[in-house]
Amino acid sequence: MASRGSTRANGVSQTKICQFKLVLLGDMAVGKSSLVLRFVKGQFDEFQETTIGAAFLAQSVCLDDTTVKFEIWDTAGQERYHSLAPMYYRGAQAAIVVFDITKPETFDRAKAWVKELQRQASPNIVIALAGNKSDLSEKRMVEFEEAQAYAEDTGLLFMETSAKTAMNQRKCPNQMPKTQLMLPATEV
Ligand SMILES: Nc1nc2c(ncn2[C@@H]2O[C@H](COP(=O)(O)OP(=O)(O)OP(=O)(O)O)[C@@H](O)[C@H]2O)c(=O)[nH]1
Ligand SMILES: [Mg+2]
Repeated sequence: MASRGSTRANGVSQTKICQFKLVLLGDMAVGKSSLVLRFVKGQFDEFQETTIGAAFLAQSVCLDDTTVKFEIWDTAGQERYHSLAPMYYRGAQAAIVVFDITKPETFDRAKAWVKELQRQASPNIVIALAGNKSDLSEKRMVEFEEAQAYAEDTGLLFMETSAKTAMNQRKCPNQMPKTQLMLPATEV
């Protein structure tokens, strides 16, 4: 992670600034763009349009004494854009692989993304798995415990999220630089 900070003559350290490249991957319509929109603008759109190619958004967040400048690549889930994905995950410090808890096939697709990242992305990449649309629990088809067990076996961070209700939408991106920067893993 690119970082800079300084210490004044009196020994008091100033805020460090880190750039943090984050990529979102996952099947179409699982809610990648909605999670990013919630994280960056605090909004949710029931009629969020499908992403073409990829979208870039930036967001700065203060975590302890560090300002983290997130550079977020929101990729398109449609299969025809799959071959573009390496352009976005190459050099990324972190990836959030998203699935929809009401669609088991999107969990299978998420596992395939994790395999691809573990084979081809930077060996230090931090990967999180997000089971999105947790507000639709009555339509749930992927059990929390199943996804959690897979994440534990595979060495991923895991959480369920809802871009609609904003549940855990900050926790996931904010936890990732903490993991890389070895900052204390406090509630975010
Ligand atoms: N109920 C509910 N709906 C959601 C949630 N997140 C996204 N949606 C809806 O799911 C649909 C797809 O969301 P997008 O954010 O466009 O999904 P995406 O993964 O970016 O899709 P692609 O760009 O096609 O890959 C939209 O109608 C959203 O409003 C959520 O947490 N809960
Ligand atoms: Mg999208």
